[in-house]
Amino acid sequence: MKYLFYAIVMALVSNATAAEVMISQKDKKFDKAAIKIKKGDKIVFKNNEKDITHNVFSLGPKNAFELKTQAPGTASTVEFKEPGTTDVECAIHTNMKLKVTVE
Ligand SMILES: [Cu+2]
Repeated sequence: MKYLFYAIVMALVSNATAAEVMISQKDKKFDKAAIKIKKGDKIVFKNNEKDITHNVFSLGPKNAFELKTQAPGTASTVEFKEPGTTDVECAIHTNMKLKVTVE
């Protein structure tokens, strides 16, 4: 019982240290060109367009992901588990670029 309590406390503590950062997509741009986060942090990719769909993905090989078609007003959360740098782009709008560095 004592150990269960300890495990719960540790889970809460480790959860509290992981941050969640919002990256907005507006006017076919990310609101930042680069972002530095810590291992285990999450980025919430929010499509803040009125009527433009995005398809955000990372070039990897670290932290590879693809959000698939993202409708206006929707958001998707990605956890970054591997230290290193990855470029994030939009498959539809090739000028959209974001560099994510995970420490
Ligand atoms: Cu796009």
